[in-house]
Amino acid sequence: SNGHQVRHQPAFKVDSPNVTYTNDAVYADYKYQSTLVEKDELDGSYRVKPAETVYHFKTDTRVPKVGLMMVGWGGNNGSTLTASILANKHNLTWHTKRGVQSPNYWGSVVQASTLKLGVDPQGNDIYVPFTDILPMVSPNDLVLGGWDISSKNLAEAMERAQVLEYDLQRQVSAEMSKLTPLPSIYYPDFIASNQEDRADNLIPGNDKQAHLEHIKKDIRDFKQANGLDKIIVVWTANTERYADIIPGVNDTADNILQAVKNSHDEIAPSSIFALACIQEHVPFINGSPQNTFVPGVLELAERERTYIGGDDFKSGQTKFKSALVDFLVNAGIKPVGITSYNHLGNNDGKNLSSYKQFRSKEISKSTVVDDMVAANKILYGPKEHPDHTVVIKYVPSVGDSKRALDEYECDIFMGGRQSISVYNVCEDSLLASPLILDLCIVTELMTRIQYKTDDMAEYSPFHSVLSILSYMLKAPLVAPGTPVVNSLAKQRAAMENIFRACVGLPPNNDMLLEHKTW
Ligand code: NAI
Ligand code: DG6
Repeated sequence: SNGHQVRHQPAFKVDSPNVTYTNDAVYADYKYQSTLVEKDELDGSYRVKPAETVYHFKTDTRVPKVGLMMVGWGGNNGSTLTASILANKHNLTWHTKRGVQSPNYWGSVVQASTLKLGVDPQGNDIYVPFTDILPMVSPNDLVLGGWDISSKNLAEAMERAQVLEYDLQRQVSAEMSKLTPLPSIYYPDFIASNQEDRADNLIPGNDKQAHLEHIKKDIRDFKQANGLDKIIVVWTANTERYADIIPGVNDTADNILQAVKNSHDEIAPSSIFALACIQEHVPFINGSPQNTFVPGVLELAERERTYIGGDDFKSGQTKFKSALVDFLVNAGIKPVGITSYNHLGNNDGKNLSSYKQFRSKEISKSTVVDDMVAANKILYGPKEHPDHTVVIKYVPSVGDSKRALDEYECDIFMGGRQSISVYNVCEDSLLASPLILDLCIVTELMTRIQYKTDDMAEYSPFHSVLSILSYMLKAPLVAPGTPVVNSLAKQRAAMENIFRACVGLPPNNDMLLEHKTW
């Protein structure tokens, strides 16, 4: 540590024999209740047993000085987030045709949503800011940095993005112009050829091992230059094509490390960044859809016990879908066809106009209803799945303002049909940027939480794959062999209830028994 950690006065204190506060940590003994189900092979009936496991949680409550390094810092998301943090930090206001606007963090679940702490003696619900559940780093305190293959400074990048109002751009421009992305790795085959004209800020050479070492040094240098305790790296660079999984190349940790030494063609820039972070024990989150976490990268993260998370920010259309389909299926209504059109005119849309990069996005956008469909065998047969079509078109004139049109075709009661049509218009980067914050802040918090069960001698960090980040991600990466949860409500409840458990509180449920009994 660089000794920057700040001791936070907790926003509330839990009064329980199972919870202990020290100067630096909160300890909670927590009974995790679950339900074990076994199928009787003879008659097919279920035998169900309530189960209980005791977890001991230890959360370091000192908030460190954190650096957020973005890969693709000069893109629409990176420049929008940077300008927005400056606006919040300096409490700037700016004029729009609708009046004077002040800064906020709306769209960040951590910064702008609340959670129910409990009920007061009169039976009223008491809500607190999500960020009060445990001490978390404030976005305004993040030190920002990163890489881009484009050399434009952040003021130029913000102007190129055409996302924020001019009167705001004007006020942050001088400070932004002092921020310049570090040169990055460019293997042209992985992103669309139409990106070539912005690739003027490159780490020279074709030696992938040298590139890996270069990125590792960038991380160490940034940490030292800014006196940071911790760094989180988020990939918000272009969507890459999928890498082929080749036995002997990227299928195991040792093979991929060797393949990097051999500068093998199939190692993507994003995988080099992931490997660099893993070796530096810096959490790495992938905000794009490609398979950065090939099996070899995943195995190395587990072996090094360092955190990874992904894939692909879940911002608009997919977030809506993962709420709507969950609602429909749980209402006993059967979606039989989901047709999703998108058109957008930013650089992301330009890159996705190339087939291989579109294909990565098509995959991440298409998997989001699988678990909900599989959960309802009344509506769906064993191999049945709704038709699910994803179209993305590049229409430069709409800029960052993405149009998403969805049709949900459903079978309802007695052979009837329900067609639901959704039309979503929104600046893409204003939805995605707050997710980068949530991913960074929740990941940082997870680096301070440890657990122990009664059969463990020592506290341990959580599993390397941070599936707790699923709410912010379209195709959540999970630990091998564990289920993927796409339902937005379940994803949020998981975050909320795990953090409640860390302060010894039971999961929130909506039984409201106190209001339903005499
Ligand atoms: P963008 O195209 O404006 O920004 C990407 C930046 O990455 C560009 O400045 C580009 O020069 C840079 N870049 C490309 N390859 C690089 C490399 N190897 N190293 C460093 N920099 C590199 O795109 P935008 O809108 O900021 O989105 C970023 C990513 O996030 C895209 O992959 C997009 O698909 C994904 N995403 C965006 C969402 C949104 O709503 N904006 C939602 C979900 C995912
Ligand atoms: C058009 O689909 C381009 C994409 O990059 C999306 O804008 C982005 O992935 C957001 O997708 P969604 O489905 O979360 O709104």
